Amino acid sequence: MKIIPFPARAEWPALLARPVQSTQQIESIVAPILAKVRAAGDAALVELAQKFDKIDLAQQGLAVNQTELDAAEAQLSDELKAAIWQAYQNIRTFHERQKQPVEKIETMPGVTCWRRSVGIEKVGLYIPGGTAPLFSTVLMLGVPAQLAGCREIVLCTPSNHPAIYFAAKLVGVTKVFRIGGAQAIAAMAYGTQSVPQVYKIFGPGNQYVTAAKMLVAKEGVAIDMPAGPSEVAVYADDSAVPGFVAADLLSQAEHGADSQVLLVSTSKRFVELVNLVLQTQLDKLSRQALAAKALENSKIILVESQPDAIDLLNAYAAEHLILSVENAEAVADKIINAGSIFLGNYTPESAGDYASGTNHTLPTNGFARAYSGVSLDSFVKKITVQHITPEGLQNLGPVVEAMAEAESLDAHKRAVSLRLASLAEANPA
Ligand code: HSO
Ligand code: ZN
Repeated sequence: MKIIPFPARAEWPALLARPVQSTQQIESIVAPILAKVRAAGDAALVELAQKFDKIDLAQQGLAVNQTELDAAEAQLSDELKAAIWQAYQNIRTFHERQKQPVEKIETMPGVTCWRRSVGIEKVGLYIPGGTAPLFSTVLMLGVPAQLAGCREIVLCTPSNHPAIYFAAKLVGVTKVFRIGGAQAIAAMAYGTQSVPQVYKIFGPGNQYVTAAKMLVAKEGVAIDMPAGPSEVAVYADDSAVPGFVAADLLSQAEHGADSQVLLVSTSKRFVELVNLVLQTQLDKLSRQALAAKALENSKIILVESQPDAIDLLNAYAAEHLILSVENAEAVADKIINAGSIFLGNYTPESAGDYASGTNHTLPTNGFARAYSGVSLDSFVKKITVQHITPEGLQNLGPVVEAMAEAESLDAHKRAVSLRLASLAEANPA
């Protein structure tokens, strides 16, 4: 990886900028696909699968039936099943605690307000096909959907990997469809004869899938977040182990040629060591070509001091941030922009990617400045409720009357005044 020694602060924005992706051309390809699915439903899905993927969905069926889902388990090793089960438990345990008890709050005597969380009735999960069958993402999206009490959980995936089906059963996915690409997003956004329409769509995908999500979002379907290429920033000092850091960088780089990895350090000696180990480890990877390409666009930045490192990391707002430094927890407290933080030498990003319990669907592309990763909250809406007693209205009414009058909204004022007058009449002083 290219080492950039001690850049001036003025150079940071250019160094930390993500590659800009022109979405216009992709949107012009995706928009007609969306329109087609909207107009012709299942028939369009069959036609597009034939055209793009050369598969006959009319024959296979759009939906994956229960027998196929049940058969998946037998195709997995006991070891993998046990691992998926443990990951499921950990993710469940962590997300379960995100449930907030309803608390009734008396803001003034007789004025009570509270907030109830309600699961989004119908949600759609997208799991891409391709070289890595992301069944871990089924857990990351499915567990909070299940805990939130979403009634319909639709899963679209062009992959028929048994672990995806097994995980889907575990999290209580209600319907699975063999649909991939932008057309899967369209199917869930608009609904077809077979695919139920959902209110929110989650999950990763290529540029076409992402463009489709952005387009349906403009039409009022909620989406988890705008997704860009995956990224990790590692901040390491001499207490870090070069081999560990190299492995962490590569674990993100192997996701795709467009992955972003960044190493920040105050130690020139350390980053040179990492660079050496990186090459040896890279040579042994099955996805070597992808990872090598990602590393070409990645950087090692040397900084003068820890405060500089912290400022730089906050400016970058990484999706994943690994702090392999002596005082990792104290540094973490100073991080204000990041999707998820990993502390110390024995906390690889892979742990969070699969099984520690936190969610791996996180904000990329600098969105960590304003967005959080997926959590239970992403699958619920919060409805506020209030109740005011006659005494409460006597306390609060004059406040509302004064404000409504000042906003020149007479009917608002009257809604209170009429009630106060009726109370006065019923109980003359
Ligand atoms: N690192 C990815 C998640 C993932 N890793 C899935 C392995 N499988 C999200 O940024
Ligand atoms: Zn990963």
